[in-house]
Amino acid sequence: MQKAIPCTMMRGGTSKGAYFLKSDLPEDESERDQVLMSVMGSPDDRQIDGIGGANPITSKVAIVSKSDTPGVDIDYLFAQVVVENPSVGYGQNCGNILAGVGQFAIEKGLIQASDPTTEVAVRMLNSGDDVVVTVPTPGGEVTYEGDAQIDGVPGTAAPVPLNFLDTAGSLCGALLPTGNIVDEVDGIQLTCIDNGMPVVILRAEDFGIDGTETVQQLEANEELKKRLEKIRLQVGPMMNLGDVSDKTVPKMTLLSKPKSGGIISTRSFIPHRCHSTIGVFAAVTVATACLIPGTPAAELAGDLSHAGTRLLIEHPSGGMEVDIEMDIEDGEINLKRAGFLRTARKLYEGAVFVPEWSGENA
Ligand code: NQM
Repeated sequence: MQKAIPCTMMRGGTSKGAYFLKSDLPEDESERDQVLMSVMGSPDDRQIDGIGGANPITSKVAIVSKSDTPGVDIDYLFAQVVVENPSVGYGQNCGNILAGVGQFAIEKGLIQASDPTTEVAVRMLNSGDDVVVTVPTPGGEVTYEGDAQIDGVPGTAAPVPLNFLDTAGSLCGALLPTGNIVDEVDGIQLTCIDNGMPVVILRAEDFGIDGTETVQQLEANEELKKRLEKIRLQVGPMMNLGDVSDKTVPKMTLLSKPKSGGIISTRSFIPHRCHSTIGVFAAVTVATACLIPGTPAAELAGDLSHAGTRLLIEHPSGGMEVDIEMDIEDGEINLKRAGFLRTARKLYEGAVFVPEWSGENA
């Protein structure tokens, strides 16, 4: 028998995903994972039997509930439904899908909107970090229309600024989890860093590429993908992430000098497919690396002392602006705040059909 569960499909930033109320999904984790795989149509590289888009950035889920934590409005658990394998990952945040969580929570009645904007305090359960999402709500109503443009999405939509105070070491326990600014693995110098997303910073030229290649060219480069995966499996335990063979982190990010007005150019493997843009927290983490002297990122970015706080991270579809404030005093890195602008749009709302389950919330 099939069961219909309420589902809202939204584009959040440059990703797309299914948004659920926690109470509409099984309580039991393995039952929930089965349901989410059925929703997306995984495992299958075409996701033909589900609503997933056959790419990691369109095979995402937000599980939303009212928070019991004082000062927090909404709890948001992000699930990455792996396309090809029967696996659902909770070991990372997703800043793009986060961009739709505020609207979803207001429309589902979890919080009251104010006029003209509503600040929603969201706890990202994957890492325990808090973010303030500002939702445009003129007259107390959610709007998706507006004139904000983000690269990687056609047209414009209502601006959704996201601001956070402290995401350093979100999943690795420390901003520089190996304790080093530079490590060497397989003869390649790299930086392991986590400011909201575990990222391995690499120089594109060390892999014999110049960093201007298209996503398709990079995905066709089997030799490159093999080398990146070999390094990733070695750095996982160094970054306190343990065995990462079945995990979606760390993200392997190849950097080169900026080409179009940004501070750095990126090609990000997440971790096996190349992102058509770059993850939001990955961009914040790359920007952070650019500000730490001695990293390959800082060396490629050059002197940023007059760049201000709004830094443009270039990616294959344009750029993402990160607003970041940090200083280094006596070798101590002090991250003050970070933020970025996203947009989101509700695509459909209705029910998705999944196999019945027997446990809680059935
Ligand atoms: O880094 C893709 C995305 C992401 C994650 C990924 C993200 C982030 O573009 O915060 O947004 O790196 O898996 O949605």
